[in-house]
Amino acid sequence: MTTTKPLTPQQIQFFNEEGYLIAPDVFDPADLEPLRRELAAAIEEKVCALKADGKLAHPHAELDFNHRLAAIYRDSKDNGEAVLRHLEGRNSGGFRAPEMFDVIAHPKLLAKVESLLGTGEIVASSVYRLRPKLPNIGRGVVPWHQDSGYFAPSCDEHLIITCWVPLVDATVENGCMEILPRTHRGRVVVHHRGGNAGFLVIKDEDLPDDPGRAIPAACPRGGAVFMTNRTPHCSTPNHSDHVRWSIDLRYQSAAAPSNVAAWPAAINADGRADTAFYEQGNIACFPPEADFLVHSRANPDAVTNYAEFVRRRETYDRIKTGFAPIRDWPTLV
Ligand SMILES: O=C(O)CCC(=O)C(=O)O
Repeated sequence: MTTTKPLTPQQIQFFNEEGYLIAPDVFDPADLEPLRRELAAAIEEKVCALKADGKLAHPHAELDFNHRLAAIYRDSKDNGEAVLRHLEGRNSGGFRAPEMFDVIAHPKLLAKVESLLGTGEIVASSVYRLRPKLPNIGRGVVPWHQDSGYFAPSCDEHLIITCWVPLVDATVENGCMEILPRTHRGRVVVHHRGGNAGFLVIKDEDLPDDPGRAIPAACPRGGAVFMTNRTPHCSTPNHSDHVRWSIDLRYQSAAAPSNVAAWPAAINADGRADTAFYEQGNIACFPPEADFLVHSRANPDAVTNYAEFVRRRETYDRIKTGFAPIRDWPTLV
């Protein structure tokens, strides 16, 4: 039975020293069931559309959530990619559904985040992703990086906690993450553009430690892996027969830079907002997507509800240009 209790002092100390923590019992598996069901329904929706268009002959309806998308992809890469695009959402991995929001704002998770951030005023960082890692498909393999490689340098010294939440047991076989422990107090090292599947990558020689010292971050369903934004991590191929479903969520103190207060007065036909917006918006760690207040002890009424979350995310989706480059990393040669 899991609870809304904070992490123990030992867990907090481990996180601070190692730069990560694997907590096996954040959620009851039943807490994640609504999201798994919603994802299964979204797959079904796209499968029906592909079938109606005459593109898909075998819907694999007999298979469970863990296996179905893998079989669809095996039959046809085009159909598999179409389902992935349907799930991952436009512009980003930001799959939007009340069931997703309920996990992001789950009191059991936020209690743990609060104990790591040391504050009850918590902003859910704009960057959250759904990652269906398919068996033996290269695109889910994420090269070495620090999450700060994706964020504005002005946020390097702030703590942004990644909570990596598997929706199936994450194992070495199905491609869990690898983490380089005790390296999170150093600077943000050089990243290169053009890593696998367009991800940023830290070359082995630029890592703050020997990659041979990485630990596999296996984590059961119901658990979560917590990391700092400067903890180097990567993820490995899925050699199993099923999809390694996971979501990664990020949280920061409301005192850290965010775009919670930044709102465009108007958006023109080119998808640009007013200049004042970009000036405000660029204080966020990841300006192109909307941050939102997810927990407040001081002012609980100010916490973002689902309707407001959707409104914020959709408004930011409509803004296509005008953000300053986040970081000027070199390209791999
Ligand atoms: O889910 C994965 O395989 C990688 C996740 C990751 O790199 C991240 O959350 O920053």
